[in-house]
Amino acid sequence: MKLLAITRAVGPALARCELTFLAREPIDVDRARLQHAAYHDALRRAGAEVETLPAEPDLPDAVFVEDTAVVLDEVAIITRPGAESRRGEVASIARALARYRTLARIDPPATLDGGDVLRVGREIFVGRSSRTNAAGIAQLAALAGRHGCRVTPVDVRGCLHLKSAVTAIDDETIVINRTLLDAAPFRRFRALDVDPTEDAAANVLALGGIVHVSARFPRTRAAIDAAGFETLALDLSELEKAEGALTCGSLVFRA
Ligand code: CIR
Repeated sequence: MKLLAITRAVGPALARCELTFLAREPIDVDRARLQHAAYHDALRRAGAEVETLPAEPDLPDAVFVEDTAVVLDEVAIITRPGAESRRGEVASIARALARYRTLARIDPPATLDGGDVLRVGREIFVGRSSRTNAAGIAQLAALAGRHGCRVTPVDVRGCLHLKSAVTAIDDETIVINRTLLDAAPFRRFRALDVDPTEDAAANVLALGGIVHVSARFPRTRAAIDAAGFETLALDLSELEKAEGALTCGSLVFRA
């Protein structure tokens, strides 16, 4: 079985992305494409095969494929993104994932963004956010429950998704910003706290023994290094202006 990363090419409309917390800034789409290519290189170096879908010229946020699906070992759950402008992204993702998994779907009125879903083994944490509603959490719990996964809702505040506030490095270790969520459900983990000056640093992508960190967050990177992990910094400045981060650019699973 190979490790597969599904991504999507950066589209020309990126600058018209959804923004919730950041002010709109000019985005250099050519530079975003170069940074995205470096992201692909990092995924490959970490051992993944990268399958890149064509850009969606009319869907500004389509590069952030993580939000469109939750891939479990047995099933791919196609989400219903919380932002209406993003709902058109799921059709092509569903087609791509159908080659590797049986599909299930989140149905209206439920909404769920993959960025709110953190899976650690058979445990799934799901953010109650502006993008993911109670019905979305309930449908995810029912679907994932059939495959032996336990779903725990987590309140998040002041950030877009649960994974803006916490991600996992391995089954025991998380990177967390406690100011953005209710940390109680994560009690059992060894927690590496983000540096207080690096608000958005909790979103790291651990793959193939390497923890990928945004180049904007050197202090949090140093803390992860000091905890004994190998890290790699990636410059994602243009995607970050669109409120994107490390995990949101790919759907990674065994296929
Ligand atoms: C949005 O607001 O939906 C996009 N501009 C950013 C999505 C980032 N997704 C993620 O971190 N999972």
